[in-house]
Amino acid sequence: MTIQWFPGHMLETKKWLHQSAAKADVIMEMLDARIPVASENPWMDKISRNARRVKILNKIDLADPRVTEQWLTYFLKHGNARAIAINATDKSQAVRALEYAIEGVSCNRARKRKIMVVGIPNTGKSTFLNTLVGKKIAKTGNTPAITRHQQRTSLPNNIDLYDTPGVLWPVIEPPQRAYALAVTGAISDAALDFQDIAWFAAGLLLSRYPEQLKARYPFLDPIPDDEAGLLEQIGAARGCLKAKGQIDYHKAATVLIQDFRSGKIGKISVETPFDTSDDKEKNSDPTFE
Ligand SMILES: Nc1nc2c(ncn2[C@@H]2O[C@H](COP(=O)(O)OP(=O)(O)OP(=O)(O)O)[C@@H](O)[C@H]2O)c(=O)[nH]1
Ligand SMILES: [Mg+2]
Repeated sequence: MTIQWFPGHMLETKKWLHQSAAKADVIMEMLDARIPVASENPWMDKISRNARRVKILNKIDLADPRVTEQWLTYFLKHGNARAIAINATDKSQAVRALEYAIEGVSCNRARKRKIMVVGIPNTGKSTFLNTLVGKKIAKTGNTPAITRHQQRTSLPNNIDLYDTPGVLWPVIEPPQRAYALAVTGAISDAALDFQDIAWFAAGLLLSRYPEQLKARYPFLDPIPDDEAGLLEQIGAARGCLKAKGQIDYHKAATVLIQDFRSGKIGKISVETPFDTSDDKEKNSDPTFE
C-alpha cells in the first residue's frame, strides 16, 4: 500500500542518519509497544552495523500487559537487539531504559557516549528526552511528525542524546501493517481512509477485546457481530447522526479511534508474536481464547 504522506524532513533525516549513525555508540529504536513489529522501520537496520541496538517498547500503559510480556520473551529469543518495555512519561522507567542502553559502553571526559533515539513518528522519542531532562525541551504532541530536526542534548554522565524526527517509508506492506500504524497514530490520518482505519480497529476489538468494548460502551447489548454493527451502535448512542437520522459513520469512526488512542477502551495490543508466526494461518491466537 503506497502512502501519500512522506514529508520532506523525513528524507533529510534519512540522509542525516546515513551520515551520522556510524558515530553513534547506541541506537535506541523507539517502538510502539502495541505494534512492536509493525513500528520497526525496516530501513533502520541498515544505518549502523557497529552501534549497539536497543529496542524500546514504549507506551506500555496503553498495551495489553500479557502481550508485552510475550514480546519481551520473543525479542530475547529472536531479536538482534536488546529490548526493554517502558512508559516514557515516567522518569524512573525512562532512566532505567537509558541505563540499560548504555550498560557497559565506555566513555571518558574527552569522549562522550553518543546515543541516537530513532524510530517512526509518534512513538515517544521526544517525550523520552523531556522525561530524562525533567523539562519540556522538545516539542511533543499526539500527531505524527512533530519533530522536524534532530536535536542534541547533553545529559549527565558523559552522554549526548540525539532526538530525531520520526521516519516512515513510502510503500507499507501488507495493508494490515499500514492500518496498524494508522490506528496508533504513527501515520497522518489524511494518508488513509479514516473509516477504513476505524473498521480495522473495530475488527480487532470485536475479535480480541470484546469485554473492554462492553465496559467502554455499556449500550452494546448484545455485542454486535461485525464492524458495521459496532460503528452503527456507537454512532446511534453518541448522537453521530446526519440529516434524517442517518448514522454519520465518519463521526462514529472518530469516537472509536479517539477512544482507542487515548486508552479509554483499555490496554489494547494490536499485534502479538503469534501474528508473526507460521501457526497464524492454522489457528487462532491462544492469548485470546
Ligand atoms: N500513554 C503514553 N503516551 C505517551 C508515552 N510516550 C509518549 N506519549 C505520547 O505520545 C505522543 C507522541 O509523543 P512524542 O514524544 O511527540 O513522539 P515522537 O516519537 O517524538 O514523534 P515525532 O516527533 O513525530 O517523530 C505524545 O502525545 C506523548 O505525550 C507513553 O509512554 N505513554
Ligand atoms: Mg519528536
